[in-house]
Amino acid sequence: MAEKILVIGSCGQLGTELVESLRGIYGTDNVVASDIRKSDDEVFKNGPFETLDVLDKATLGDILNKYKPSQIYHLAALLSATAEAKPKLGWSLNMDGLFNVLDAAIEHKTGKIYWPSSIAVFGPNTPRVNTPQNCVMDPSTIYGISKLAGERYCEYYFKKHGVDIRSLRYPGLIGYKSEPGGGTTDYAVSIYHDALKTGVHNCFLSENTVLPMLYMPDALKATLDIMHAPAEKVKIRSSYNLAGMSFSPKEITASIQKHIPEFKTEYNPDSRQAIADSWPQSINDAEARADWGWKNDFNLDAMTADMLKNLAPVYGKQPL
Ligand code: AKB
Repeated sequence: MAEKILVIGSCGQLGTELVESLRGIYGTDNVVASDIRKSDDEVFKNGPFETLDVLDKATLGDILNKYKPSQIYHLAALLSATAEAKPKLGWSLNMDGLFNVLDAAIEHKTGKIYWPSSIAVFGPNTPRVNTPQNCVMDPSTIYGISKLAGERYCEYYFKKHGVDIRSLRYPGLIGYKSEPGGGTTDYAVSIYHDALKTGVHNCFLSENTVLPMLYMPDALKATLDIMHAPAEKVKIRSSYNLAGMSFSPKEITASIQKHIPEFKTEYNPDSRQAIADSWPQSINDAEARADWGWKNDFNLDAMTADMLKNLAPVYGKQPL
């Protein structure tokens, strides 16, 4: 039987690109995009779209009855900075949304579920460098607490109910096709836009704040690879550590300056600095590499070259 896929929270930074990739693999009509609001992005102009608030169980049930998806990608969540500003909504969307999807997966016998976790599951007492899969996890944000609790629920539903759930702890994701919203790592996307638009970036983190990051093509590859891996290779059913690169605002600035020498970053740290300071600087993803063959392709300079090449025309510039 052909695969039918439902993407919940499809209009965010990852969903927008994931829907495009999934439609390339499975065919436009077999990938149903859904979100609380439809975005204007080209990718949503063709193919099925359903308006869905994942907290609305009845509508979720109707959509599952209508399409009978064999896979669900459940991406709807409030990210770190937004969840700090709206903690009650952050908790309820991130937790109740996951429960609704997991319970619906049991009821509707959905084959596979994808749910993203984050480096936000780690906290101030976690080893900050080369953070291992298993270590102290004491998240200090609502987002991180919800992701850690979600990971425990995912493993519980796998063990107790046999739900085939797969998950990755994403670092900051950087891409040129869609914009992030409400995260602490978002500066690493807007810095490229500012480099081309105004030549100056006002950074909300301090210059030496190192965080783990991943370029979107690598994030898409990891997501599809773990979903396509044979079930017995997916040995961790909470969530896998995943690494690409680590850098500070100063280092990404220097990488951009190799193409745009006059580019400048100014530093005005805000409340997101405390969030960043509680997260790891680099991640050890040995388990993902060993279990299902994960390997990243992009480092900082390769990503910078690709970001600037693709964004330059958007700002009326010759490809750099
Ligand atoms: C955020 O900054 O909140 C996210 C994340 C690291 O999960 N990008």
